Amino acid sequence: MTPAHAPSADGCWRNLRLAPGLFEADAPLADAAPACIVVQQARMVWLGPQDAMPAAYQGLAVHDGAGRLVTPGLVDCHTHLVYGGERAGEFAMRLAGASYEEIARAGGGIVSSVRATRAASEDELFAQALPRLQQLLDEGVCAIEIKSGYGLALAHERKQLRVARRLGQACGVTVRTSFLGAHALPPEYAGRSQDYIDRVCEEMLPALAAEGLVDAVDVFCERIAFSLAQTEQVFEAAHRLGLRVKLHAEQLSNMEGAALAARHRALSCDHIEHLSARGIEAMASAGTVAVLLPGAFYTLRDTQVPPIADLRAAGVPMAVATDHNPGTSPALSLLLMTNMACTLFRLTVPEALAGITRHAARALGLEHEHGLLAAGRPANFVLWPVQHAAELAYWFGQKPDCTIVRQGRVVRGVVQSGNDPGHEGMHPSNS
Ligand code: DI6
Ligand code: FE
Repeated sequence: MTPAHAPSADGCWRNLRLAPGLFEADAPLADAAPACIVVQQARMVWLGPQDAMPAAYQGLAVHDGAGRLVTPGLVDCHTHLVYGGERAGEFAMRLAGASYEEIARAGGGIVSSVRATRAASEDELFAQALPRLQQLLDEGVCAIEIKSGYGLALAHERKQLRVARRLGQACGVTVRTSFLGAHALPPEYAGRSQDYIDRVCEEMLPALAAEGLVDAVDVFCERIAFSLAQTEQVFEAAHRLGLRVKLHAEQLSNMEGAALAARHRALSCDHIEHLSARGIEAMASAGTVAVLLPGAFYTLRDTQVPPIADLRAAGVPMAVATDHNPGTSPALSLLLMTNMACTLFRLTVPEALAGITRHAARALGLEHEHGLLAAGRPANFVLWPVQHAAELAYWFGQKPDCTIVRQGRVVRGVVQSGNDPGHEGMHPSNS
């Protein structure tokens, strides 16, 4: 867990194949030419054909990539990773015929996770979330979004967001927090939805933002959650604090939430199974990312596929994320989500891979640091033992034996290192 003890990745990483579309080289790189990435002080400083590596780097330590494929560190741009308990009972209820909305209306669903989250201490929430995060990290995730939204009261939302920050520090991974106080109506506000939203805007969000716990603001805009007008009220409160917004939009019905979010320069609109032509057009002109969440689609046995062809035609960047949460997407593999995005939504492999790197980074406002192999960026990259990039989306249910460089350290896997390629081995412990 402590990446501080993992070996430094500084040096020349040779014998690499850079994943197409996910790098910017410093010298022209022919398809089959072996590539190298130079890392100094935990940043990538040069990438390109290894024969063209500048002489200034000749004396650095060498790490042999053994011909493996390299991608940027993966980015999971939509998760609800911090919560108490689990909801396997609801899984069984759905198998017996109950719908997600019926369970929610009967006091289960999100509200049952709220009860368990409120009952847990900060340390307990941390201990429960840590192994979940570790699963995602073991597959190459180097940046992750974590939402609040299972506390629904100031002290409990604070507890969730503090745990999210602590996880980032403990694991040496970039964590972006989203305040999702407007996720569901807490039971003590039954029948007083507007009073709750006023409290979210006037008390909870300003307090948590002042504590530095909020990187962005999200809302669940849905007929079982909050209205368009309430969503806009939360967005306006976010803007007053200088925060960017995102939206759970058109998951169960078309509320025209995406068009509203785009008008508020949203970083992303997420789920969007029922997205309208108007929503697509608004997102395209605002540069808002479409975040596809096939894990929730699959779990809910949804049949309404997001309008992929229209998003593609409009040039809306598409990201893919786990939506990890205890109700609708208890998924802990971002690679499995790429498989589902291809199989269920018909994304192409390059789209799916851009969806868990470049476009996911953009959905978090991290496009200048994450999601692309390029000089000047922090050293976050993954070496995969595969022949073709398509294998990253093709296999499912396996844990690939990858080598992970995160925040400039080799946190997983074994590489041959020395002053010459193939010299003595370096055997970092798994993170
Ligand atoms: N949409 C989702 O898929 C999750 N939240 C949301 O707004 C589900 C959250 C849950 O069921 O606990
Ligand atoms: Fe979600």
